Amino acid sequence: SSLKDILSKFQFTRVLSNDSRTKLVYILGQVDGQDCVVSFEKTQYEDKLIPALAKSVNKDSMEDIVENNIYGWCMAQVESGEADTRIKTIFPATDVHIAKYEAQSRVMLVETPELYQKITVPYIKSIPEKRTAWVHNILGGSAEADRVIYHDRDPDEGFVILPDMKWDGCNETLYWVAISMRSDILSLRSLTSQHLGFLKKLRDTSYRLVKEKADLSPHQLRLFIHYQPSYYHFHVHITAVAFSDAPGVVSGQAHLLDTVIDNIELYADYYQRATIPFVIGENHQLTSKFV
Ligand code: M7G
Repeated sequence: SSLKDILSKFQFTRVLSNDSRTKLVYILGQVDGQDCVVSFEKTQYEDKLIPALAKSVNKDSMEDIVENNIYGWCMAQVESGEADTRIKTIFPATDVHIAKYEAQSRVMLVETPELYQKITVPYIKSIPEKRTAWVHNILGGSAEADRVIYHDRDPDEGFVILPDMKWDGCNETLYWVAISMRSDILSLRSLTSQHLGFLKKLRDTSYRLVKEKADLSPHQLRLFIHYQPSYYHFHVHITAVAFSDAPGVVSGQAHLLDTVIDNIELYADYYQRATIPFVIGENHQLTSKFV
């Protein structure tokens, strides 16, 4: 279904999470009898609108006006004529999506190589293949093709670089993603010295493209890999250092690409032997299996 159809048919069920700081709300509802997750995010004011903000206030909409000496404040509607809300839909949404976006506490789990084999590998194998359909659509050119920044089709060491779903388009909050052509690198755990050439090529290409397209130098970038990822098809997050409160940059989740490369250079099988702590939602399927 198209985005327009989904939004007009959406029947509200409940709020999954509502973050007052990021002005981001996730809601669950139904569309044609199936679950649908929609997020609404109030966007930042665009630079070009700022000079005219005071003039753009609809004076009739002003309410809760308080005036005290030199201070004044109110609530009002700003009529900039520009889109001011970013909307994302997941339809049909699975229970995994609902659990992911539901407000929840996070827990720290510790994965030894044995627990990886015993718990995580069976969990990864149980994930239906269609969960990464979006990745294969990008790699095959059937989705987001007009947004792809770079595509090296080499079946072994190739990758695609494109804007991440989390990117709002500003350089200060740059968020791109590089996705491997190979499907057999599941995560950090699969990386060995055999992948060093690939990882270095991916890093250098990312540096070059971000410089070209967004004028950010390598010193302004944070390249990292999530463990655990949501999608077990290898990819690297390319973000601006300035985006310090980007979702998922926390310790217990983000592993810096430079450190990963260094670890593998020192010990070829580092990620097969390492014990890796990770932070994950308490509702996540893995949590009940680990604790
Ligand atoms: P992850 O570390 O597996 O999971 O990263 P996370 O979502 O918990 O961070 C997957 C990355 O791919 C995230 O940064 C997502 O925002 C991004 N992503 C997910 N989907 C479904 C899409 C998509 O359809 N298109 C694009 N461009 N990015 C996506």
